Amino acid sequence: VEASIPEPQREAWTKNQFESFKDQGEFEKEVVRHVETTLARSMFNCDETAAYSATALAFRDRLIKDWNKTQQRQTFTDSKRIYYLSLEFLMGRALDNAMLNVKGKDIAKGGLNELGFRIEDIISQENDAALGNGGLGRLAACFLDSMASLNYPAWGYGLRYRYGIFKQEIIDGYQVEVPDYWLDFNPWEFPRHDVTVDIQFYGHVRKSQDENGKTVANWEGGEVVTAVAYDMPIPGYDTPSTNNLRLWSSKAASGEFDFQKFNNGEYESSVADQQRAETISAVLYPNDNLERGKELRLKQQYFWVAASLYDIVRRFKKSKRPWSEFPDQVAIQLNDTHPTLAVVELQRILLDKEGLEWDEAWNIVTATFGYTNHTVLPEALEKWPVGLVQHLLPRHLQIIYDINLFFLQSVEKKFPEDRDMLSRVSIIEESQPKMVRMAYLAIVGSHKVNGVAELHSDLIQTTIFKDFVKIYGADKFTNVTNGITPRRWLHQANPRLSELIASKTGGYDYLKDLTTLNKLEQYVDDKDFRKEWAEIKYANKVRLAKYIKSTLDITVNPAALFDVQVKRIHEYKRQQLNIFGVIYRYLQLKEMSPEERKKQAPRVSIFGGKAAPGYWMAKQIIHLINNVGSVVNKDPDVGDLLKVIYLEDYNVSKAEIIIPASDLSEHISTAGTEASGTSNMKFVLNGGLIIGTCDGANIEITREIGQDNIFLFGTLSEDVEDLRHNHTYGKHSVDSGLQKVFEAITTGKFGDANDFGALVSAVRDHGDYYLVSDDFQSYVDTQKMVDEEYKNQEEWVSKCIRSVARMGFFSSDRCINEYAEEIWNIEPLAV
Ligand code: H53
Repeated sequence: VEASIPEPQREAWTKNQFESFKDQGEFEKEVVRHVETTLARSMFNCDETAAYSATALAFRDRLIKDWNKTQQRQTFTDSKRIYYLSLEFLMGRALDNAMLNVKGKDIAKGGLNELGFRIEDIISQENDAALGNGGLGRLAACFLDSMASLNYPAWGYGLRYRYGIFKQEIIDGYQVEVPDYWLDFNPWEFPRHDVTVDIQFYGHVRKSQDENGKTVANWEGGEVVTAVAYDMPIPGYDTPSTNNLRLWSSKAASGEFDFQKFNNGEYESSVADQQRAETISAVLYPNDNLERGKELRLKQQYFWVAASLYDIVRRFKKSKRPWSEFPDQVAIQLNDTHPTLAVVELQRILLDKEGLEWDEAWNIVTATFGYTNHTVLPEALEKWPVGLVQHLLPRHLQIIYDINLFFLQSVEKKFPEDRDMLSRVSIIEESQPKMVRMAYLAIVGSHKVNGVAELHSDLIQTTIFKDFVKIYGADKFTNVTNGITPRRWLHQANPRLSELIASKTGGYDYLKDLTTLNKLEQYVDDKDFRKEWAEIKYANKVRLAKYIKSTLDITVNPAALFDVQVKRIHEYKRQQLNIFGVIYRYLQLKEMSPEERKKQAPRVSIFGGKAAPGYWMAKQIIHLINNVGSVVNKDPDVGDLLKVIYLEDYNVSKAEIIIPASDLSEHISTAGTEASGTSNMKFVLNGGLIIGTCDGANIEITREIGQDNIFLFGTLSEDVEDLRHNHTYGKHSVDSGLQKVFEAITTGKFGDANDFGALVSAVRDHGDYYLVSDDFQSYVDTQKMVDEEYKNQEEWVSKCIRSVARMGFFSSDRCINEYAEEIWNIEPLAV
């Protein structure tokens, strides 16, 4: 690195390098300096917002040094890089994470204290970076943390949405969406006004001959929008490695055209052009596991993918290597099918811009890409109308047709007998209108396809992608079970538990090798340890109880069992099963004598999560939960025995408060529908038990922690199809307990029965697609077991400790190492 600095200046440059704070005094100095100079305020009117800004800027200065060095090192060693393409990065807050990763939180705490602030208040000033919907986006954020912590040279590429996921308000029991304007002060992003890419849309393709007589395609005309890069530093834990997350923002291309319009006095239309351009990165689509086929969404996808690929290719070309070495330098991971156009775009660049032959280009493309599938739900699988693609990206549609042609030719050769095969696997669905099947395009364009938990990876290979396994062989398909970063989800969210664990496992090294947790197993029967453990859980519950009191003005008893289901609201996740179970519990309590009631275990049922704004049924579920809460919570017969809480606006920073406070969490999707789930891992890692179905990663969690430490119930995935089949042919009678619940709802016990008619009928009259009735009895029985077991606190706490001790497998570090070895063929860079 040094050698790159020209000789005469070298001494002056190195001598005068910026040094960041080393101790509390220097930290305070930096904070005061930022308040007084960067923010142009006096310390006398430094409020918490200003103190947050200055603290963030002080840490940012530190990070930037490591960030620059990391990027320089990666450039000079010319090592292979991994590019993680994701439309969502659900990052949450950055300051706390940055402080912990560079091990500066204690200094900051002391320093802020001396300046008159509490660190918790300062941390909570920050807006969440909520550029994602749920599991998929948060997984991408955990992966960034692991890639940096493990010293992999990695870049994330995404969109810089002006509005992240909406903020949820609950008004009269209904969800109301409020825009999330999060950018007014964001010290964590660096606009790179010099890093821009012009992106083309629409227009037409003209074929011509080049000087060698070769036919070349020219994509001409249409509209041009400029992508501007915004970079965010991603610090690794206890390493100077600091990676880059590059987010693209759209703005009008500053071509002469606009200028002329302006000159001609067409102000309005020149402003309209600008607004249209800015619309592309304006807002995150708020659907999770649902694709709606909107043109603007496709525009977002191409805009982001084209800018990212231009950037990646530009970086590669600086190395002056031959194209054949591209896959040795570049691995690109497709997070779901959202970035699949990248496959087509790289082929286009190699063919049309770089003049490679088809086969040569295609070999490079397929060696570069890997594709992660995150769902089998039909409504979430992306398909785009051919006509729309033709209109927006005419050249890309031609290339898609060629990819499909060559692919189908190879299939026909291999399976000459199987005529149906061709239409089944065609990238173009011959429907009305014709559709481009993005998952198929992603499979054909990648060298590896993975699912995100064992059951899910098995399911994709035996159901939706079965034919592709026949065509390519099983080796192309693999499993990488999801993981979570223990830095945010244990150390940051639950500092006291982290400290206790560190004290017994030989320090904080367990955060770098989570399997070290197994040392806790020897303390399972240690009474003192159990007591400390239980005290921490109780303190976390007290904190949540205070939060509930302050936001909802409802008093909950921290000694009650906290039963939590927080995640996106979706019928397949079955919050309706949970609330029906709560109603059942309530009806039973009402029937009991006061003596009997005294024997019952008190419970607080806590819900949280957003519904997609257009998902009517999910919104009905939210409404029902809230209405049940308003009846139950003020019923004197029930008192502390049952409380029903709906926490507004569930997001990453709230998860950090809620998860450590749970005794029991619910992961109760219909078997075979939840690809993995990742909050299940977070809850167990924080010493909570789970009630769940045999679905997603619940299965591997069970294998790791042992059957006795989890409450499993319900239908198995192999039986789902038959049950659904029976329902459609009338062999379906609603569970008798559930009938009582429906009776209570339909007689208006929880408000206007008409409001919930659809929720009841979905189960009772319309085939019960999610098998709520089939699983109801076993769900209620299992909840009863939970009540019994919770009474024996010693045994319960032992189970929690044992579970945590066995959770090492679920670190996203393990997961990233598997991707690196099996898919990316990439090594960490020595620091
Ligand atoms: O991805 C998570 C999984 C989870 C799955 C989720 C997901 C989305 O959040 C959005 C779209 C999609 O296709 C999948 O539902 O089961 O844990 C990360 O893999």
